[in-house]
Amino acid sequence: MLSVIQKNHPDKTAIIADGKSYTYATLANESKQFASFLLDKQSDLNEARVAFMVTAGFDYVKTQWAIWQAGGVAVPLCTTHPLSSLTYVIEDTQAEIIVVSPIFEVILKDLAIAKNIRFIVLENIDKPDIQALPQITSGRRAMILYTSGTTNLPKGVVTTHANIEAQVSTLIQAWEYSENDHILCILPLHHVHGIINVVSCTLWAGGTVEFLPSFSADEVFNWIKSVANSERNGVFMAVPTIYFKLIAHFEHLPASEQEQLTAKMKTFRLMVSGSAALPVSVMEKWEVISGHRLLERYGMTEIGMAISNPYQGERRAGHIGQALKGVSVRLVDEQNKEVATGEAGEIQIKGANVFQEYWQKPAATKDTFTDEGWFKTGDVAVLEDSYYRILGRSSIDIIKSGGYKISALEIEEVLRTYPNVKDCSVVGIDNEEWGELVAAAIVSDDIHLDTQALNKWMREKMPTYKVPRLYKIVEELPRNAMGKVTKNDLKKMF
Ligand code: MLC
Ligand code: AMP
Repeated sequence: MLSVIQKNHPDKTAIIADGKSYTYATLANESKQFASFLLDKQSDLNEARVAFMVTAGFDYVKTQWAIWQAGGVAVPLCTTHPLSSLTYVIEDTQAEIIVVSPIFEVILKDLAIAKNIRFIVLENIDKPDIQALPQITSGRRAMILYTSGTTNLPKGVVTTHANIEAQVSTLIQAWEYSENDHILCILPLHHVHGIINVVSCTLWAGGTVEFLPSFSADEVFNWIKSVANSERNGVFMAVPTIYFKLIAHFEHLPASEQEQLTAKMKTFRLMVSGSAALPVSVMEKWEVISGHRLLERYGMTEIGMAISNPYQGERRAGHIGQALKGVSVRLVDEQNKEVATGEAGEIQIKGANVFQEYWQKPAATKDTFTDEGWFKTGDVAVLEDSYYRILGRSSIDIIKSGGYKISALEIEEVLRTYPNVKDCSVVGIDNEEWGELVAAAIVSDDIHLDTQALNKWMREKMPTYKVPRLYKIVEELPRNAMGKVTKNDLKKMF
């Protein structure tokens, strides 16, 4: 990503947020200035982790680019996570600097003081002269994003500058991003969908990224109307849940408003769906509403995007498409042997896009690669007439809800610490809107256990999207002869 900062398009609008526009020149200049502030006369941050809790918009991108230019590793923090989740990331990365927007100062200040971490509030900070910035080689670590997995605690996924450049340049070529693009960012920026596909790719191509603080169907449609009136190419990317919500909102609009919106959406260059399976029903309804056949693609925090339906050519419903250029894809059986065409197998990936390591977890890193260096995704697919189709995941403990990846084990671990919970098991229940809903079966002697109080307590412990939506108090959990909970049986109980 560093080269884009150098080859800026000075007078063009890079970012629109809070009703203000910022040019590439402003972004380049202010990020260099902030990099100098971060360096504070040192020559290089030497991969110090810089955690930042910054609202989506100009300050967010400025901070991220500054960290990179100063030689630090960017650790974006989710702006809606509870303190316990933020503390975990700050401790796990051993962050040396924390940067916050003024509104988040109160959340992290005490932690920073207690841990003696340099704490920077993005308000009234000195604007030092721009000092000589370090030369950053592309193999250096650039970013750590946290992902839930088959272990109970989230893991930090480390990508290098070279990984990010590969992820970005591959997509730009495949989906033909251009400097005329005008894209909306409503996705969280601590995940690849928002930070790579929406923000980084568009800025690399010289386009404009417009930020909304959070998702609202009404505001998305208002934005669509505003872009369709301009000379720019409208581009929209979201998770299936968002398309579901947009459709529901659209269906309640008066016919005249619907017609107007449909006409506006037809002027768009591209609309993409990903991060979870796009139900065919959603794809079909959206096509009627917008005139766009959604481009569905497949990716993961560890690899960026790997498989995509074509920009030009058939976008096949229920399928994720073909390997992107520069990404090698294979399907294998449990012995890591390639399966015959038409047979189901685990998706494995190789390429410059693939992450470097799980932060300070060498055993987990080793486990996730085969001896020949293929990354094991844990997703199972089949190749049908040159298009991959996802069949499911090899682990029932991974849940996808609203496009977020959630570990059932992580939720179980927290639930077990609640009074009167003797045991529990968490599963994902299919749901058209959310993909899956998190459901928890709880073994307790208290058959009247107040699940509302439990739910409230859970919301203080973990991000809301991880909190179970369905609870069932049971006498015992279904188990097999080995004593292992049979989660497929449990799913049927909900
Ligand atoms: C929120 N709610 C849920 C929920 N999340 N209910 C069920 N299941 C969930 N998962 C409830 C809240 O509790 C609340 O209800 C109500 O919905 C509104 O909450 P919210 O937080 O305001 O939700 P909303 O803003 O509408 O969020 C929906 C969303 C969000 C779809 C916009 O989930 C989102 O931004 N998802 C994107 C995640 C993402 O970017 N994933 C990419 C990962 S990268 P109540 O009753 O409490 O008021 C990746 C790789 C790749 O996957 O391939 O891209
Ligand atoms: P994350 O770890 O949050 O990056 O989520 C990555 C996971 O999202 C993948 O391993 C898949 O399980 C899922 N995923 C991403 N895109 C798709 C898609 N188009 N269809 C089905 N699942 C997807």
